Amino acid sequence: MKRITILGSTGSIGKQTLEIVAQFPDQFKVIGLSCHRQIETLKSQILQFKPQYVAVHSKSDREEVSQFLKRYKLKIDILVGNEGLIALSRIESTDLMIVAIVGTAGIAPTFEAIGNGISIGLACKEVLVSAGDIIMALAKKRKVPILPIDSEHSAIQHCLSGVSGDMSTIDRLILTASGGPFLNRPKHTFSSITREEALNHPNWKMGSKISIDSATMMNKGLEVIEAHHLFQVPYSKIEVIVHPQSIIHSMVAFDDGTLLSQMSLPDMRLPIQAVLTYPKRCNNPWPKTELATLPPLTFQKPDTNQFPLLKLAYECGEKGGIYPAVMNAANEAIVSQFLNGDIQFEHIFDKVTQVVEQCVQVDSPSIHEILAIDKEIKDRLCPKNLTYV
Ligand code: MN3
Repeated sequence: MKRITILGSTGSIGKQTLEIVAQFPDQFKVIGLSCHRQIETLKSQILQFKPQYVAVHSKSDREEVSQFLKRYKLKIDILVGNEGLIALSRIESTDLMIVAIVGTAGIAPTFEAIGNGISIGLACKEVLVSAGDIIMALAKKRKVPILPIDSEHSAIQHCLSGVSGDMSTIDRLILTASGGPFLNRPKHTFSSITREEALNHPNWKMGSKISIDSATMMNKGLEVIEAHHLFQVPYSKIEVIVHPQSIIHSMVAFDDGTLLSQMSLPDMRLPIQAVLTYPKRCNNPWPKTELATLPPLTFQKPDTNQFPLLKLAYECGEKGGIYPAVMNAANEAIVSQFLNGDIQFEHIFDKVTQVVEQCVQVDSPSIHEILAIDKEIKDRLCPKNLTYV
C-alpha cells in the first residue's frame, strides 16, 4: 500500500489522481487532501477516500468541514492555510505527495516534504521554474525522487528509463508543444482574443492558469526550465517542436541519430498513473492508442515572434539566479489579471517582459529570497489575491 497525500485534490490533476486511486484500491491509501476553494468537492472526496487529514484555506472553511464531519461521525484532522499545507507536508508516514496546487504556492510544501524524505509527484511546474536549483539539490541530498506529472517530462522519463544514468550519449531533449488554440491565428488579430477562446485548448482539458499559459506558449517556456532542472541538461540541449496533434509527448535524441519518443492519446491519467505506480506499469481500462485512427502527425518549428514568451523563458533560464522566479511571478500575476478581465490577451507578453527587464540579478538566491520576490511582484501587480477561476 502506497500512502499518498494530494495537495490540490479538487483541481483537475487532483481529481484525476483520485480517479486512479479508486481504480487501484488495493495499491493506495489516501492520507491527506488539501483544497483551496471547492469545499463541496472536498466533502465528497472525504466520504469516498476517508483521509486522516484535510487542509483547507480559511477558518470559515474549517468550521464548515468540521460541521460536515460531525454529521457523518468522522474523525479527521483539519489543517488551515499555508501552515496547514506545511503540516500536511510533514506527515512522515506519507510515501508520496502529489503537488497539484497552482503556482509558487507549491514551493514551501514541496521543500518541506523533500526534507522529510517524502517522494514527490510534481504537477506544479512553477516549483522547479522558480526554485529548481534549491529543490533539486535538496532532493539529491535526501535521495528523494521528484517524479514529473507533466506529459512531456513524463514522456522523457519513459524514454530515459533504459539509459541507466549514462546521459553522455544524449544529444538533446525535444519537448513537443501543441501550439495551443492560437497556433494558426494571425498575430494582428490577437487584440480580439476573448477569455473563452484563450481557455479553450484544442487537445487538453486543464485548469485555467495552465490553459492560458498554453495559449501564450509560456507553458512550454516553463517546461523548458522544468526539463533543465529535472534532467540536469543545459538549455542548449533542450529543443521545442510544435506537434499540434499531441500524440508524441516528447522525445530524446541520442548522438548516433536515434530518436526515442513516447506516444499515447492526450490523457493526463497516463502520466499521473506512471507516477503513482512508479516504477511499475499497471493495466487500466482507459482508451488505448489506435494508430490507424490517428490523424497525420505533423511537426513545425515554434514561431517566437508570434509567441515571444517562449524565447523569454529560454533567456531567463540561461541567466538563472533570480530571473526564472521573477518571470514566473510576473506571469502568474498577469495571467490572473487577464482571467479577471483587467487586461487583454495581447498585453500578457509585453507586461511579463517589462517586469523581467526591471529584474536585478541575485546569484544563488535562497528560498526566502525567492519567496520574497515572488510575493513582492504579485502584491504589486495583483493587490487582491491571485485568482484563476
Ligand atoms: Mn505539459
